[in-house]
Amino acid sequence: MNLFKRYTITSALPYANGPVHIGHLAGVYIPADIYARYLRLRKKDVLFIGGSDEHGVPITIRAKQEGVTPQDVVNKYHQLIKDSFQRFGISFDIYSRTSSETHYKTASEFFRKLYDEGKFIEKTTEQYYDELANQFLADRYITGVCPHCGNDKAYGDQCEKCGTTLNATDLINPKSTLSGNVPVLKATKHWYLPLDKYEPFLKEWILEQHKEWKPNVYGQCKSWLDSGLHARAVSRDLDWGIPVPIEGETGKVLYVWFDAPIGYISATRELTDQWELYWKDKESRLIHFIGKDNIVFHCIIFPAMLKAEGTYILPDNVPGNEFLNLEGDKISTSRNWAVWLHEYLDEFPGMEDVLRYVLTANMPETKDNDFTWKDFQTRNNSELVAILGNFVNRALVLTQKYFDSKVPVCSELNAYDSETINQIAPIKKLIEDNLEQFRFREALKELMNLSRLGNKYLADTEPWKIFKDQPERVGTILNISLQIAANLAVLMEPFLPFTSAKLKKMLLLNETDWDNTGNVNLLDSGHILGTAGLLFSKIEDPAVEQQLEKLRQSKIKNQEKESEKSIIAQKPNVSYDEFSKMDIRTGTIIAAEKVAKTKKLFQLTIDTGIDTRTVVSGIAEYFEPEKIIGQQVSILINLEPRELKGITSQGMILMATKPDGSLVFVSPAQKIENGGEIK
Ligand code: B3M
Ligand code: ZN
Repeated sequence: MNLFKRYTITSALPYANGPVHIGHLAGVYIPADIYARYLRLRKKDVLFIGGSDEHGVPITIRAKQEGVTPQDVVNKYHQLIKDSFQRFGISFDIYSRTSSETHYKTASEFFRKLYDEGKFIEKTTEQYYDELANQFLADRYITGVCPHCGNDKAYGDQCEKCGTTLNATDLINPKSTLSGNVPVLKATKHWYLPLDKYEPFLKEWILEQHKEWKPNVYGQCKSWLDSGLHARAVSRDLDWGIPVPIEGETGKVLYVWFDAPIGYISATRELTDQWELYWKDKESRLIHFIGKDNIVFHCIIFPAMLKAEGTYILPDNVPGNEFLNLEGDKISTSRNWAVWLHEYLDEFPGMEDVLRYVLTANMPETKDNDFTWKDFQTRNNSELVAILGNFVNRALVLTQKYFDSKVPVCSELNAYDSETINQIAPIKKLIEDNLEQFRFREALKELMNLSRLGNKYLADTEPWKIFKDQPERVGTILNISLQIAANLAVLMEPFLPFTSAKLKKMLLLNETDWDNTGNVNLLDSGHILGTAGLLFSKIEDPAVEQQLEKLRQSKIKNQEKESEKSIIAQKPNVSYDEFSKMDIRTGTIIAAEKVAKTKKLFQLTIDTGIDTRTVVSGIAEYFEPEKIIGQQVSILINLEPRELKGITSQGMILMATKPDGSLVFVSPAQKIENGGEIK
């Protein structure tokens, strides 16, 4: 790690179209923050860059949903996101936004340079245009029937039902979501970055020179490169974004994925006059922390842009994470299936580190992972409280009790003492090695192993039992324990910064660098400690239950929303002839009983006016048999008889479906004779 003079660490710029949730944190911001804090502790020159992504369709869609302007949306969420990151201890050197003046300037200059140097291709293509709304339609503004699965709510870029990537022109019966109108194809000019030209360079740079990238990242890059790159538009017809900096070109803006990564550069530029050192000097190490959905943009498109521009360094690593799920389900903003950071901070005050800990322990580094509230509780109670907190508290309280809060002298060491002490440096080394390789879960495990070491040492040596007879021995034990606690105080800082600060205060530990740890010389004997207190407290069941209840409420609301939407599309036409073949009559239920060993079936006896017959009907979930006797119904009497559970069913009762799937009888508005024809 000493090859580099300085570090430029970026974390994906969240869209300012909603608050930040645990998926964002576990995927991007916590790992980036741990890494940045670690490097700072090692006295490296680090800039940790963040900011809000305020352009693109996600913003304009949200504005429409909330009935406000895009500017209102970004103002609101930028502030909310920025504040919650700060409260959560994400230690950005700057948290900027892509609406900043510096960013407009930087992104426009970048585009203009490539344009002037002929690095773009200019192409005119046909794209969907909404003549009522008077605008070209971004992919997300077009819905239609998916040609693969028939889903009638597929978007112009993707069918969310079957997962297929689509072009807007693939959709059957396309509709503009702006006006509901059928869009027309209209010619429009755009600028394209010819990615195919950069393919040989990208192949060499990633596939040959960066074999050390995480397998999930490397693998995705490889499959993109193997399937061949194509020119990609870097402009859009939209009225929200940075105007394309070409005279006379109105109504066109930079594609959000063109301007957003330049946002990292703009933010650095806002922060320091020295920004070019962090972006252009070969001895600077650029690292992008991102989630897996951003891999292609950071590993292929942005590097191609940087290469085309020519004066910038390229990322040395792109530690992309997989996704975090919540209670077994995909996190979703629209379904409100998430744990929102700002809500967590309000509901669990002073417990920032617990969430940091649990999200690091479950970080989706190599595969998708799950967050559950039960696990949150268990990890707090049986790891943070029972191991780390318990150990530190015992060491401090015993010292307070026996030695008046003065660090006792360490006298003669026995074999067990030495064995314990000798494990400190190797554990620290493992924490380092794992951090250097972006293995945050493993690094955290090692940190906990250091707590376990201390906890076990105290449990095994039982100083509280021997103080009377061997006060000097107890002094040694507590000295060693306090040294371990002091090591923990420093080494935990990247992971648990709030707890680290608390513990340093309890120990009254002087400024100690990372490089000075790994030994038992952090506290001099005679050093006076501060007041002992609890680092963590137990989380009881009701707190967890309350969170689960919140999620249950989201589920219920979603189901309601879903069922409101569940009007089924019209089926293909039938001829009058086909219809007139059906003989539907009025009838009355005269007996009803549940069919044994089934959940849904009733055996009904129906007076059809013509005869009395048996019908097996799947309505048992919605009615009690005795309550439907005498109910007038509509019955299809010439349906082929069928055997169901050994009973011959002669006909079918017509039922109407409610949005929630439950059923009601279809019967004449007035009671009439049985056998009346329905036509
Ligand atoms: N805003 C996408 C996202 O939030 C995008 C990242 C930009 S990073 C330059 O997933
Ligand atoms: Zn589909």
